[in-house]
Amino acid sequence: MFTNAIVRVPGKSLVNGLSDSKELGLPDYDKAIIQHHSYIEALQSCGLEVNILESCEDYPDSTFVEDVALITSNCAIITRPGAESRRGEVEQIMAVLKSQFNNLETIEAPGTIEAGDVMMVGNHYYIGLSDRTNLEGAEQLIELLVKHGHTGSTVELKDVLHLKTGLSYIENNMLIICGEFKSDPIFSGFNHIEIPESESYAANCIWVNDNVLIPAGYPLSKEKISSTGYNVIEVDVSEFKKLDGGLSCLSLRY
Ligand code: CIR
Repeated sequence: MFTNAIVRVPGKSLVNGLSDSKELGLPDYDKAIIQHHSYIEALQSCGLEVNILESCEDYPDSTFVEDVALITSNCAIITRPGAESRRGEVEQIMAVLKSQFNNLETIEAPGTIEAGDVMMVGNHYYIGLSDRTNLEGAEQLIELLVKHGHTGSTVELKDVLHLKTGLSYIENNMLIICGEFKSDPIFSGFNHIEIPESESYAANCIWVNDNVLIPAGYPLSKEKISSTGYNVIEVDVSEFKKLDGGLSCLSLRY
């Protein structure tokens, strides 16, 4: 069960965030603020206490707070984003986590990790090797996880930005899965809820205390997930999609 979450309110500089989805247009700041607020309410409705950090204009992508830290039951690890424009975000999150966690670790150069590439399954952490997360970073992370009583292993990515762009673990040995991961033998031991390519954005969901938060607007995925017995909560995050950000990227949950 999770008890807490950390989010960061988007700044006006959000429009300058990194994006490979320019065809969707620029995010609308006012709409993004409203959607972010609804996202916070959804987390609160699942019983989480949400620490809402103020916006940080210097870093357009800083609302995607998931990428800059990994919080486990035994430690917190500050990452080192592969995207250079996001490196400075770590100092901001370090300042927040320092006062809360005694076991605070950091990923060092030349390692890079963005925690959108890290998927927790119980005590084990799958780490996607992507354009943002390199082998050196993954090896450092595995060493730190083992030091704190966890385990980790790597997954090669082909098409997606981050591991969790196409994959979400929703407990009970169940994966929400799309694209390149469907046939990956690494995940053959799990039960799968397969997301059709036409709704691939919905593969990034989050499990929060027996609820599954999914992006609004993906009816096939919603039906598939609800029919397996989860309470599904839809949240509209269309403005964050324009920057390749999904539901998971908008919070740290622990
Ligand atoms: C980026 O490209 O870094 C941001 N625009 C989106 C980050 C999305 N984060 C995630 O999937 N964990």
